[in-house]
Amino acid sequence: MSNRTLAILKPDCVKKNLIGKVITQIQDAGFTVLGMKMVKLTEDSAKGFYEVHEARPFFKDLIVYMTSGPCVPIALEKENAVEDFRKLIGATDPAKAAEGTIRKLYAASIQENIVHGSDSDENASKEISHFFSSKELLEINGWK
Ligand code: IDP
Ligand code: MG
Repeated sequence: MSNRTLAILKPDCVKKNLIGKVITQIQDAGFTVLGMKMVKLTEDSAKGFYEVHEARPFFKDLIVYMTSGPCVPIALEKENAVEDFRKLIGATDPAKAAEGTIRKLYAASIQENIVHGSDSDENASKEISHFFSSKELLEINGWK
């Protein structure tokens, strides 16, 4: 799975009508879309996805935000996907994100920061499985 990562276009991205612009930037950076869907996370699904942050003070607000409207999980492929995607989106806090990054361009705050990106190959694999079964990805891409 080392060439894959999971992006989520978060509810603020969808609400601001930025789906197209953000996907264009992702594709222009050399990422291939392996799977994509629009979903509204349930509270349980959001809590499961962000389990590692359960003890953090921002956890409750994060779940409210992530369940506030539809979002778009995208399974992506590229050499060095995890690291390159984190570079493309920029720091968690848009005020600290590098010029030209997706969060610097579009994010309103450290919470409403437009896009998720996996932080390791292990988590990329887990997070892709949160939204896409391996059978589904094989079928979509005609690999089976
Ligand atoms: P990341 O998305 O850059 O990997 P994480 O530390 O994994 O950042 O945090 C997950 C998400 O939780 C962030 O993308 C953001 O939406 C939210 N978040 C992180 N830190 C804060 C904070 O200090 N206040 C409010 N929300 C936060
Ligand atoms: Mg993270």
